[in-house]
Amino acid sequence: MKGFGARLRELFGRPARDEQFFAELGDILLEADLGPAATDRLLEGLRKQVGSAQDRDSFLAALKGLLAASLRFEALDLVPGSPNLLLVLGVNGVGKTTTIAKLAAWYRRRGSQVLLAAGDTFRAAAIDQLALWGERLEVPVVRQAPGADPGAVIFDAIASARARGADLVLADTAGRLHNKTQLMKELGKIDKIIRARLEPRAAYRKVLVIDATTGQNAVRQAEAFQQAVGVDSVILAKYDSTGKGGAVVSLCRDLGLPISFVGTGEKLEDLELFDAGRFLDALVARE
Ligand SMILES: Nc1nc2c(ncn2[C@@H]2O[C@H](COP(=O)(O)OP(=O)(O)OP(=O)(O)O)[C@@H](O)[C@H]2O)c(=O)[nH]1
Ligand SMILES: [Mg+2]
Repeated sequence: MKGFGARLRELFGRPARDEQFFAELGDILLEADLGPAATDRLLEGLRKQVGSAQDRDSFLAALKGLLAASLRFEALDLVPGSPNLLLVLGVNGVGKTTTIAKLAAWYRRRGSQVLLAAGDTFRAAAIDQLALWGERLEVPVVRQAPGADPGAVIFDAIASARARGADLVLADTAGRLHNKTQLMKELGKIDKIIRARLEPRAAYRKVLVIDATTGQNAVRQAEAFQQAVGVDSVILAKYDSTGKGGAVVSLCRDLGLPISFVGTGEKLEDLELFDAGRFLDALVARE
C-alpha cells in the first residue's frame, strides 16, 4: 500500500474539494494513527482553508501547518552542579533500556557525567543488559541483585552520583503493562523516593518511551502512566520502523505532552532531538 505522503499528494492533486475529498482525507489521517479527535479537528481546520489553499502544494502546506500547531518539543536540559534525573518509563519492549544507552551517549558528548541506575530489577537479564551498555560506554552502573526494590537502587544511584560529582542519573525501570495496577502503583513509590533525594532545583523528568509502531495504543499507554505517576516528556522510539507515527500528534494534542527525542535505529547514535518540522517533512515524504 502507498505511504501517507504519497496518498496525500495523490488526493490533494485532484481538483475536487467536496465531501468525498474530505472523507478520503479523514481515512488517510486515521490510518496514519492520528486518532478520531485530532482527525476531526484537522478536517475542520482544512475546510476553513479551502478558499486560500486550492492547489496540491498549498493544501499540503496547510495540513502541515495544522499538524505543527499540535506538536511540542521539550529539551531535557540539566541544571548544572547537582545530580539531575531522568526516570525512563514504558510498557514492555518499547525500547527503554536502549534509549537510556543512547541518552547516556548523547549527554556525555555534551560534557555531562552520566550514571546509570539498573531500576529494572525484575529480571537478571535486564540488569546485565544495562551493565553491558555501561561497560561499552564506560559509564558507571549502580545495580543490586535481581528482585531488589527499584526505589532502593535509584536511591543508591542518586547518592553515588552526588559522591562522584555526576550530573545525570538515567534510571531504567521494568517494562509494565499499563493495566497492571500494582506495578503502576510501584512507580508512585519510586517517584516519592526520587523527590525526597534530589535537590529541589535539580531537573527531574519522568520520560515515557513510546514505540512508534504501536499506533493509537500509545495514547492509551500514555494516559495510564500519566494517571499513575505523571509523565513530563515523551521519547518516540523505533521511528525508523514505521510508516505511521501519527499517534504523536494525538499524544501532544490530547494529552498535552511534549516530545523530547526520537529514536531512529538500534545503534547508540540513533537518537535525535525531536524537531516538529523535520518530523512532519518525513511523515509527508512517506511513499
Ligand atoms: N529499529 C529500532 N529498534 C529499536 C529502537 N530502540 C530500541 N530498539 C530495539 O527494540 C528492542 C527492545 O529494546 P529494549 O531497549 O530492550 O526495550 P525495553 O523497553 O527496555 O524492554 P523491557 O525492558 O523488556 O521492557 C531491542 O531489540 C532494541 O534494539 C529504535 O529506535 N529503532
Ligand atoms: Mg529494558
